[in-house]
Amino acid sequence: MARRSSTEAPGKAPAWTASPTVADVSPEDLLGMYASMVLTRVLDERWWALNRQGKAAIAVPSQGHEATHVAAVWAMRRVPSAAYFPNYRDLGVMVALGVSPRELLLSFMAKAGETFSGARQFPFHGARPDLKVFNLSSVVATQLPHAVGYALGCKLSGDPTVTLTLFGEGASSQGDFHEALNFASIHRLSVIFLCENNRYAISVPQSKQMAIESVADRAAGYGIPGVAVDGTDVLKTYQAVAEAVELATSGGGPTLIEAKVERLMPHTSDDDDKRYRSAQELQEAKKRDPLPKFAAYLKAQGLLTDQEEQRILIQARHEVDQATQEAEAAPYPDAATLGDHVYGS
Ligand SMILES: Cc1ncc(C[n+]2csc(CCOP(=O)(O)OP(=O)(O)O)c2C)c(N)n1
Ligand SMILES: [Mg+2]
Repeated sequence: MARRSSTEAPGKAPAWTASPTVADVSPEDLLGMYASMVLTRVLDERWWALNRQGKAAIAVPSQGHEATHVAAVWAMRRVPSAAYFPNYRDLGVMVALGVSPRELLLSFMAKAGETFSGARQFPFHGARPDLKVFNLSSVVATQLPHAVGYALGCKLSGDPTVTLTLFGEGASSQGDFHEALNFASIHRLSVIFLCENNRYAISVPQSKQMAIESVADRAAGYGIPGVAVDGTDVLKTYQAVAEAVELATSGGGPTLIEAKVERLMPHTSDDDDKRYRSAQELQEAKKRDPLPKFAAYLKAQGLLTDQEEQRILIQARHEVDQATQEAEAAPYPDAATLGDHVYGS
């Protein structure tokens, strides 16, 4: 199997001759993924605390989704060029793409220098063309046709970029989802649809969204592969996305992946999930927390010690503390710049 060493620049494609497996992932990359997941969790907890202190207008927790975020970005690194149309819950995608804690803290607190929208929008809504992250918005499912349009543009111009879009299972009930999959499959576009199924669209359970068990089954209606994976398992998710990347790069068109995840927190800081899910249900969900699960795997493989686990956590907390101080000290955008990038002159 081809193997990408962690010393290679991200984005350098290995020469594959067979279908990818998790054996392609080096121990350094496994530890890198774990560190990214820990940093995402620490950032997420800080974001929530800042909201409760009145310093962040809204928090959108990603706890329970981290394995899917990190595994997906790592698998996309296998191609020289990848584009992203993520969802609002995808903090781990930003971390894995290298968006710094400082940039994210500026974003949570809508301070001057925010890098996605100049602090005009929700946290990390907007775009980062330098990272090929586009059109992040809260308007559910709009990222899917955007991703498909981008992938069509790539096909027409001979650009080998593979496009990944992430969305919730609730988004898969929107017309945008169906139009996007239909168009992408007809034109065999190099786009990967990654559904983060956390079984809730705010308070609406999956059973009130669709009459099927698995979002992946919807792929059959479009003649593309549909794969369901445990999205709390880094390695299984990595494998599913890597195979979809392989299919896309070999001209095989799109894949729909359903990553079954858990939403371990309320929908947002404006939601009270106690009104629609029981403490017992949440307790069960916490058993699938991807962080302890991946740490236990790494320890069983002899790749992580208790000491190293502690060091990674302390390092993440240190980085996030530092970034918080910097963001707290930063000014809000100058009111005189209110119309910048909004109206042409
Ligand atoms: C077009 C549109 N309809 C409704 C909403 C309100 N809304 C915001 S998030 C959300 C739930 C989406 O659920 P899902 O796609 O499962 O993603 P999750 O939040 O669970 O990650 C809804 C209905 C919206 N933002 N946009
Ligand atoms: Mg959902």
